[in-house]
Amino acid sequence: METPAGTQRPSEGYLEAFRHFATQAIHTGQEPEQWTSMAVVPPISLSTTFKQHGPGEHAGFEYSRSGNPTRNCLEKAVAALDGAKYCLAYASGLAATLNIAHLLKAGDQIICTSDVYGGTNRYFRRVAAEMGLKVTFVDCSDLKCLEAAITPETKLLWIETPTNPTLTVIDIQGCAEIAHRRKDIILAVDNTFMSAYFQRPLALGADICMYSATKYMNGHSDVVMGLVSVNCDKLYERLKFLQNALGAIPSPFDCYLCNRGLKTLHLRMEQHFKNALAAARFLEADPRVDKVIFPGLPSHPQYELTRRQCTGVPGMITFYIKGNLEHAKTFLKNLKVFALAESLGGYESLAEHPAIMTHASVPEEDRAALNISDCLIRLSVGLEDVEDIVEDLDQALKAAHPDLSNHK
Ligand code: P1T
Repeated sequence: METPAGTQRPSEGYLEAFRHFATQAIHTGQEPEQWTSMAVVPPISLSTTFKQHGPGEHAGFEYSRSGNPTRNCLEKAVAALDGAKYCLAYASGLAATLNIAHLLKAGDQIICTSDVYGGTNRYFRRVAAEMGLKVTFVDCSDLKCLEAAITPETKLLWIETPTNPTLTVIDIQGCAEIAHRRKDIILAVDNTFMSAYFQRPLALGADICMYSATKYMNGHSDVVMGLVSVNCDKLYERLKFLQNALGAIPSPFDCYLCNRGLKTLHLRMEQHFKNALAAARFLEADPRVDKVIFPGLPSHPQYELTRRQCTGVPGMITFYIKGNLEHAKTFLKNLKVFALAESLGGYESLAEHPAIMTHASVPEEDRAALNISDCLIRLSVGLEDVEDIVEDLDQALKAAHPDLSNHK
């Protein structure tokens, strides 16, 4: 269908949107017929246990850690959105990562891309490595580097794309090709930033698509949760076993909220993209800003890859403010629409300082190598009116750089 001039979606030129996405988000797994009451909206099933007709004879549920009706609705909806056969939900994004790491055994090697969420870095380095897994960090946006890091012990390749916080985009298909030259390497993609709406890692060759659903998938900053989608039966069976055996499952109420959040994922992501594009263009043209990283701008080094691999770009912008730590702090303290807070992907705009906040657990020398400097600021652009978002950035930049603000 043709769009009227001037109203083009910013996703023009990107991979075509996934068909029937909104219908699946709204209906898959939500069938009223599954409830005796025919409830159109899935009920929150709080019972921890389910009556059996005879020992071992049950109606699909036994004990709420092993399976819960509300969680089931959510898992089915997410599987559909990821183009997957299965999905499993966890108590947090990191709990999902932990479950995936439990697919490995002592002596196995994890190759993790060098720029990942600070908590993922901390888990691999300070927990998984101490339990006998070998962990190697390499820049997986350089496929030659990745190839060179693979050893006979490599069993898991972990990428995040775009990366947190420097928004490097990694070629999922390229990584899958390298991983799958061997039958025993699992490629896991942390799809938190893109959400199921903008990127489908499984269709690009990944074995596991993982989310911190705390972010865009839930989208309302009121749930901490993880999600994992897979197609392979064997992988699912092992992960399903681990979900129950490790026990890091989300509450039925959180499942209800996240399931509800999914119903507007397509609308939210389109608006995040529009608002972030306007904010990124404003920042890129501003003399008080040294550099903007936004995969939706042609200046991004992997802009073309992003358009080939994704259907759009989320509300995440990383930029370097001119000056030093004091300028960054003044900017952050003066924001009014943006809240100075960790996390991302909610309807509200957030700003943070990765070196002091989300990535403080990354060793200082690694932060320096990744350019996570004192001047680096990460924005999660929300769904407020775009004029208010841009005005807020402008007034906070003015507070940080009164001397450079005469042109305004
Ligand atoms: O917070 P939790 O739900 O456990 O998810 C961890 C996680 C995993 N992967 C990515 C890409 C993430 O961004 C996160 C959490 N990130 C933040 C809290 C943050 O502010 O970056």
